[in-house]
Amino acid sequence: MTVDTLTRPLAAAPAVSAAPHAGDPRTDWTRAEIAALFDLPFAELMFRAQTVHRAHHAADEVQLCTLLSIKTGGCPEDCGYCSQSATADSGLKAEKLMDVDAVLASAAAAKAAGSQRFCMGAAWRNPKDRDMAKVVAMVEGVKAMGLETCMTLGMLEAGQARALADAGLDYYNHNIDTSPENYGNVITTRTFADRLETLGHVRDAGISVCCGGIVGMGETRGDRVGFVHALATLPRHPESVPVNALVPVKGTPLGDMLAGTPMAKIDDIEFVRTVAVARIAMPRSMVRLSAGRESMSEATQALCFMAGANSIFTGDKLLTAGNAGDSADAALLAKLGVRPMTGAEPMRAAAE
Ligand code: SAM
Ligand code: DTB
Ligand code: SF4
Repeated sequence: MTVDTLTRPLAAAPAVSAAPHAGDPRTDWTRAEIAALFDLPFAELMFRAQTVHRAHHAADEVQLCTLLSIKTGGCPEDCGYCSQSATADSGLKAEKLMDVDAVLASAAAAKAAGSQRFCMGAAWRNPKDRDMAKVVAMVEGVKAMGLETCMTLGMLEAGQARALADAGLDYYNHNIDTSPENYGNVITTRTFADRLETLGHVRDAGISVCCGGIVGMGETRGDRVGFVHALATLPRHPESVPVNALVPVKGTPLGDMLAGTPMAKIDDIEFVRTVAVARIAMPRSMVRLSAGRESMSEATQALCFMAGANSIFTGDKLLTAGNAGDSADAALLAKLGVRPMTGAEPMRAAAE
């Protein structure tokens, strides 16, 4: 059986690849094909995900990334899940953009703890031009330490993306978050099309794309199908695909709406299915097990790694929410016989 055969769902007709180069992953998935993958018996889905994973990635490696909130709270956007939205009543205090030196000190600590990538996040709708010099200095400084650099600052104009690329930014995180049709139920202050526009500017500037979303927001299976389908049919797959499990925060519309309901936590098996389908549909991308690991059992995380997740955020904190923590992660990775990744990601290695 070839890998190409394995990336096709059982129920779907043989597909014709629309990829521009022979060997490039498919970007012509139909929604029916993605839905058929979700519907597979669990063992069959896991087998296919494992087989695809092993054809493109080292099965015993997980990439370690560290997050830092460089500008916390007071965000003008109304994302229903987010503690940092000014419309949320989460008790989070709004802060100013951090100083460059403090960011670099935090990056140095992340490197010393074994992290490969340093991801800096700002609670902005978009960066203002007056912020750019500081943000550029942060990228240059972190890059000079030999860390990979990633930023997530909200929407970017084409010129801002070019400035970040010139500073040496490796990745830009900008999530589509959910299916196109569910987007308006989660966020009203910007559109799905706005998200795609920024992703285009990031690609055009030559920065690698980190794009994923959240499961467990009360969305339907159809929304999870639409979410993976939207990612896997982008003109080029994102190099990194973060799959977050909603961290329900008190005072946010989604945290409050789901509290005390059966939907308050995504079903573990459904979460693993989402990871597996993302792995099969985007074979070369890094699939990052992101927010929500703190409340995930070791067994569920192990299933996620077997389903093809190969990247995590380490440390005690994400941006504002708690994370599993370095000692818990070290113990889990040792138990599973997994090593921190040191080499380049497959999609970047292929492009270089
Ligand atoms: N402001 C920037 C933006 O939205 O593009 C960057 C920061 S934002 C916090 C980055 C991503 O974190 C969001 O797109 C969302 O997918 C994820 N996220 C935020 N709050 C979360 C939560 N409570 N649970 C799970 N994921 C969350
Ligand atoms: C992503 O998809 N997940 C990370 C990263 N990109 C920036 C952020 C998770 C945030 C979780 C909630 C918090 O810490 O506030
Ligand atoms: Fe602002 Fe980003 Fe939070 Fe949305 S997810 S409210 S844009 S910080």
